[in-house]
Amino acid sequence: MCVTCGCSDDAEPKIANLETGEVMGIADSGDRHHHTHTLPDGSIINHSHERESNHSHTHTLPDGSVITHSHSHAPATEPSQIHAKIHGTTLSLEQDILAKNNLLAAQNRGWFKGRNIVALNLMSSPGAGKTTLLTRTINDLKHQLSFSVIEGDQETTNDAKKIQETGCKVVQINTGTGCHLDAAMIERGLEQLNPPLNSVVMIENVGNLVCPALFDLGEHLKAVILSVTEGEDKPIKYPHIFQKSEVMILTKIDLLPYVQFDVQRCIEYAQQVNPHIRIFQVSALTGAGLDHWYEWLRQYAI
Ligand SMILES: Nc1nc2c(ncn2[C@@H]2O[C@H](COP(=O)(O)OP(=O)(O)OP(=O)(O)O)[C@@H](O)[C@H]2O)c(=O)[nH]1
Ligand SMILES: [Mg+2]
Repeated sequence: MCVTCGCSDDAEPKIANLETGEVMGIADSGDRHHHTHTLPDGSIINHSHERESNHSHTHTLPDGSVITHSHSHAPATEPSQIHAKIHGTTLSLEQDILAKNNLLAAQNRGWFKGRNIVALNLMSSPGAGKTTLLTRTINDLKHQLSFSVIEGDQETTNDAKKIQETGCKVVQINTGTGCHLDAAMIERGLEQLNPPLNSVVMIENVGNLVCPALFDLGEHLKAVILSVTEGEDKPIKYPHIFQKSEVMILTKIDLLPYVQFDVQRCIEYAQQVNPHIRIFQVSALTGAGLDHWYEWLRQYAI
């Protein structure tokens, strides 16, 4: 059980590489441990090994030179368990999980920076319209920006297949019973995705208005997508995700004539919890409002 948000981590998350057809487990949650090392010259090496307390590694670099180093791992859960017993609380364990995530997120951020890649984390409740907006955005802007996508869902590769139809690179992460993506999943997803230099990586998070906001992925920006069928009070009912997001995209506005949704009030609520949030009103179906979103995205990404 993930004590941070309460989701279960019983099922091992998987990555499907749509290009190669390969499906693999994200082994960090098991007995193997994955590392990325950034060398002084900026080159990056990845390797994995069985969990153990102390061990040394030898890496052969592309230029033929060999480096050896050693490091240690405490057993995966021991410090946290000790804390939990002493304090009779899960607080320390939660801090450990988020601290580990933050460390990997910082590593991902450096990875993006070294490649001049801009990464956006798209979050919303299930079915708000993330994939529809993403496929339309990629189709409309693919001659101006180079996109690749990490898709996150509990199960299926449905969304990755839709993205693949646009012609851009995509990997699908299936979180099993997990309700959010985390930085370790993104690290593994990026290894498979191998996005080009000077490009844009779009990350579609698992549909959920709560837990994705807790986990830094190393992205540059979080965008929350809210559809007009969900009710205008969502920003004050789920304030954290709106506070953490630089952008809110209010979508499905083509449905406004058919639903009770007060756009002005929704905007006021969003600004109440986050005065700096930038708001776009769009329909991914009719294309209404997309120009403003595209103009902003182009300026942000270039
Ligand atoms: N009318 C209308 N329907 C939309 C719009 N955007 C998406 N939809 C529909 O909303 C439904 C869900 O869209 P998706 O793009 O799959 O939503 P999602 O957020 O990616 O869903 P999950 O990945 O399952 O969380 C689909 O039936 C879409 O056709 C829109 O702008 N207007
Ligand atoms: Mg989707």
